[in-house]
Amino acid sequence: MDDVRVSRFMSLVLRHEPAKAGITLDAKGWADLDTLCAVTKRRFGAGPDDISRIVAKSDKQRFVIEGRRIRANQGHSVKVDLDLEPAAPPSVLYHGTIEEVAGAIALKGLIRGNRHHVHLSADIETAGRVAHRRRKPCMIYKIDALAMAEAGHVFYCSDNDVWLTGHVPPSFLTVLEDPA
Ligand code: HQG
Repeated sequence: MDDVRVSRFMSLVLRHEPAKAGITLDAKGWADLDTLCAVTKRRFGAGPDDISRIVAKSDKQRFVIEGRRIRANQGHSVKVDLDLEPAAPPSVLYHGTIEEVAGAIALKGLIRGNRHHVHLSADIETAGRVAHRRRKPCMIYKIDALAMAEAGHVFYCSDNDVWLTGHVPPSFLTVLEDPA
């Protein structure tokens, strides 16, 4: 069984398109674990033990299981309330992306598009990994999170340590050399 394929499918249905798997998310993003497992069993041969393993081993702790329910820790485009509390960010955060969006970012800053938030990393290595998963020329940005917080921007930290905020205006961004 290809764990990465199953994990990608779980990200898709728990963040973006639950209807694709015939599951529903409650207001806080939780899905019934047994219903999800029935679908993954049928599609990939991945039953409850496989799903538990994939959740436990997820490099970024993308999912959390509580009792008989499961949800994604962040990254949603469907409307869910993860009950995140505003948090003071580290003074610097990072964002890795592909070079082809650099022009748009220079104009508008980092925008959340159809997701709830812009996703930021606490360290440059993680930002590099996010950028390079798309196998195209990459950019790494440094974000002056301290100045943003002082200017009143609100930050949240997801349960898997991804930093979130609504918008990063261009004035808080510096382009770094791609370390990879
Ligand atoms: C781009 C990973 C054009 C931005 C990570 C990125 C994260 C712009 C994409 C999670 C733009 C989505 C999400 C602008 C931003 N014009 N494109 N003005 N501003 N973008 O939602 O970095 O492996 O912040 O550069 O760990 O993709 O999927 O997300 O390419 O948690 O589990 O719009 O994905 O986790 O930006 O990362 P986001 P992301 P997974």
